[in-house]
Amino acid sequence: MAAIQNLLEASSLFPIPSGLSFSYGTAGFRSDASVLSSTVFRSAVVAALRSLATGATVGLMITASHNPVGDNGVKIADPDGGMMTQRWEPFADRVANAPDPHSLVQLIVQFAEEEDIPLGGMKSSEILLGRDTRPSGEALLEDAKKGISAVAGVVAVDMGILTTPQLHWMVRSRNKGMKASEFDYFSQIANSFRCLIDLVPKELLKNKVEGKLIVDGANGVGGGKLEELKVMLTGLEIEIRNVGRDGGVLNEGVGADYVQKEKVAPSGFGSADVGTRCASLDGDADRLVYFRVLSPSSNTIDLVDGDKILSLFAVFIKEQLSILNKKENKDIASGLPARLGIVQTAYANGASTDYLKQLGLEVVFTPTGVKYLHKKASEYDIGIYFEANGHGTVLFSEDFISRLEAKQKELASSCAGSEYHNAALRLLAVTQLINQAVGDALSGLLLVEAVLQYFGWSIQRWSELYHDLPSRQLKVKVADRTAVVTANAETQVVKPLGLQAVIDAETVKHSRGRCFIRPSGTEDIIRVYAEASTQEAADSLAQSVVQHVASVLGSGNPQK
Ligand code: G16
Repeated sequence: MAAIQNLLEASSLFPIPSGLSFSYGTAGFRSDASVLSSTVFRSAVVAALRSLATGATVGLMITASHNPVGDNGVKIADPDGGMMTQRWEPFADRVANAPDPHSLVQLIVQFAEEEDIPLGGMKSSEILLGRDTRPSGEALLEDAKKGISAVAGVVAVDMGILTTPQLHWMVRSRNKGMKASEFDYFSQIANSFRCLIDLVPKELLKNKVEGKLIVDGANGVGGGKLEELKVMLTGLEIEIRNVGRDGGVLNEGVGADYVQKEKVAPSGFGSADVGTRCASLDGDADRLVYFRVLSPSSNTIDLVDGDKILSLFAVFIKEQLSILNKKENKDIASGLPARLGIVQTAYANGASTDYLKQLGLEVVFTPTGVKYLHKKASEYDIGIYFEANGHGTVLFSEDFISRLEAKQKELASSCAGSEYHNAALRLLAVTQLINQAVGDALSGLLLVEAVLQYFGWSIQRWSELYHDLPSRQLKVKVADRTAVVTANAETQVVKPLGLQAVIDAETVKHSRGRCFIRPSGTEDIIRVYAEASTQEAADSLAQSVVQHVASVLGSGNPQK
């Protein structure tokens, strides 16, 4: 059959590198860019099959996000804009590692039969392609196009250089029959931001948050995109640094991952910035953290991480819901009941979880990786999820959005301009502003800014919502990271046997001690997280566990 022959011929041009094995990991395939050609080609074939299987638009993004500039990667966005269904990950792994074109094609034909995918049929579907600013991205994107054209009935639409969340947003919008260009993305988030600012209660305008926001673009795609968005914004002064045009290297001494893990200011920030509200994006702008420079000489910052962004959003949304559900609200026949859920990972600072629970919120945990958090958050009417590293968003169920829209209409006719009506309008604006497909630094940043203006809070006031327990993150290079297997949302080591008992024995030595290890899903390392009542104790706990991991798994030096 011509379709099979076509696939066979195209894949013979992409031999897999010898001695390497690829795994879909936390966020797609990632590796040194020089070995990724066949993986990207084959991932594009998987994306094309996914599109044929669902009859919908699918996305493919070339990025290695927070990883070094020499790395690259590829991930697939499902028709709803979220990560590719986990059910297909084992297939993607087998495709990436099939030793030769014949076994690859055999695998695909068999899978297509099992999943009832019309190989070579008349069905037509499309894949939206995007890439970040990595120099290797251009060639890899061409490899992806070849993978897509090797599958009959599927066309590639090159959306150009994008942030990862922009591509996910476009896929979701396209499949909902909505406008899905980059301009539409910018317009939607700029308009809903404006709407939230216009809804700041008049009496609070006197508390207007003063001063500009300075944003570190990680020398990646986000800085340039924020420059484009900035011209569409009113009511917010932004200065953008590290946009990647002045010789700075992507993610090197800059970016959200660096700032959050090292707890220092990124390069390009100094004494003139002390006290100013600053934010940092990561390499593909799907993560966001805030910070305030405390002392440039000791390079100390007050880090306002994903946990605090989550807490800010939770306080805001909870307040809008309680306005709508006020007992004395005679203007509405019934309130707007909503099940609000918070999703965190083991990396969440213990103080943040305590704070959220004290607010009376339901808090649940999943393993690391937005694909897990997103799925859990979608079980609620409103699910707020964030990883401490700044990756997260707020999800609203379709059912809640339609109830909210109906309530807004009802209030518009009975009490337009009342606090109830404004609360409904604010929540509706949030559903438009915050990316419903995936964590998004740009839309997250605008929601943070709108909420700070609503409360009239400085970054310092925000940061004082609760005080983080001191923590330390280290990593250990090991021969085989898959030797570590964890359970209970990564809080317990199941393999190697006995290692958890050693971690427990170290942990109990410290007041408020908490420690866990997990294999990274994006790098060849084991990560170690420790928390305790003092910084010295957190450091010492992390160091001792690093030593144990190194001796059990036969490794090199602990690294920061
Ligand atoms: C990716 C995922 C994140 C996750 C991170 C963990 O981040 O998208 O949800 O927190 O990996 O990385 P690791 O497994 O190495 O600890 P990103 O920003 O690189 O896409």
